[in-house]
Amino acid sequence: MDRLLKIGITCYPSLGGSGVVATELGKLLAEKGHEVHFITHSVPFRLGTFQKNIFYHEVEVNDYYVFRYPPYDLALATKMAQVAKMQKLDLLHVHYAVPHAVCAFLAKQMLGNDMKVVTTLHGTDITVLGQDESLKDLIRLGINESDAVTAVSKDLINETRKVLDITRDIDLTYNFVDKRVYYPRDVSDLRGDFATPDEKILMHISNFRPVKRVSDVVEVFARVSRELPSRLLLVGEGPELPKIQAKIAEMGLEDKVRFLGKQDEIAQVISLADLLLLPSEKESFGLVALEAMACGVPTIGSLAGGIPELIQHGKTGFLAPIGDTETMAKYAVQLLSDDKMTAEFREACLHRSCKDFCNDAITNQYEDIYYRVLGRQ
Ligand code: GMT
Repeated sequence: MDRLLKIGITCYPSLGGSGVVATELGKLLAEKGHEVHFITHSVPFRLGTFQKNIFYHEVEVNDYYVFRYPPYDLALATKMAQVAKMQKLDLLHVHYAVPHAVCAFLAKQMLGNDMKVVTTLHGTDITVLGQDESLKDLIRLGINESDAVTAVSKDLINETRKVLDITRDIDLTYNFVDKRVYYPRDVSDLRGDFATPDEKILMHISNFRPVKRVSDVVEVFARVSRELPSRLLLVGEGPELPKIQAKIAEMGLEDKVRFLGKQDEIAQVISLADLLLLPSEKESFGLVALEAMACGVPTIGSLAGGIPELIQHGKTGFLAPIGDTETMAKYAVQLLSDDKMTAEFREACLHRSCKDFCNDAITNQYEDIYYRVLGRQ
């Protein structure tokens, strides 16, 4: 039986957890000897330098003059079919139901052969787009026509069933971190640029969309900074950034908060922190909390979506109701002012990230799903 596969991967290649997971998975599969073909509109941002077994196929959209809106989805479906035919792909693994699962379905129709489609759901495709009546039927089609569907948390599986009335099997495949990249980095020479030795560093990393509730981050920090010498580092950019900057100025916190913008070396950046804040309204998984966990940094998160599947309350972080900044701040002060508790949480974070969310185990899980749909178990 041929264990080495030819796999096409489509994801949103720009910043975002789903793009990170798809790209890292592709790299790990390539390391195991599989041939991986990324089919995306631009090079996935974490792809890095040339690597054996990895290929990139750019989706180019035809701007023909009768098109009022250039049809990206059709260009993607066509490219998927072309690459699948030319490279003799065994399967397409698409991340996000819309449009990717639907494009893969179209590609399969074009090919008229037995190529398989595996779809991974990441969250927003269900929790936001799935609520849109004009898209529901399309998302359901993409999911039901896939040969296997995976989701990144139990909560997302339940949401998919509830929101879209889906009854088919959905595999649970938690997100993962590459332990060779995500480990506590020695940043002692950098730390002094951001805080004095007696100050604690709180951090938030996101795309600054309303769903992340970054203003709660500021409120938690304001409370913490009244109790403990501390600094807040905000990493990332997005639509809420101007509002957040204004709020920080209004609250007189400008001297204690630094904006680091978009950063690539996340393991290095997170290692600067004593605590990560993730007070999201909705989060199917919360990859950044796992990245922090693997670097030994606990998270205070909201009781939203899949966050409680990731953060163990009182062990690797704390959980509080969405919007309850008072409780979040109380936990932050409790943890940051207790060196023994901080050391225990750090150990628990390192242990759990290795044990439950390590790259090897989750890559094997995806491989098993591929072999299953191909009938090669
Ligand atoms: O909302 C984001 O932060 C971006 C989005 C994405 O496309 O990456 O994140 C979703 O997928 C991530 C990877 O599986 C999850 O870690 C995030 O929790 C999920 N975001 C939401 O559910 C809001």
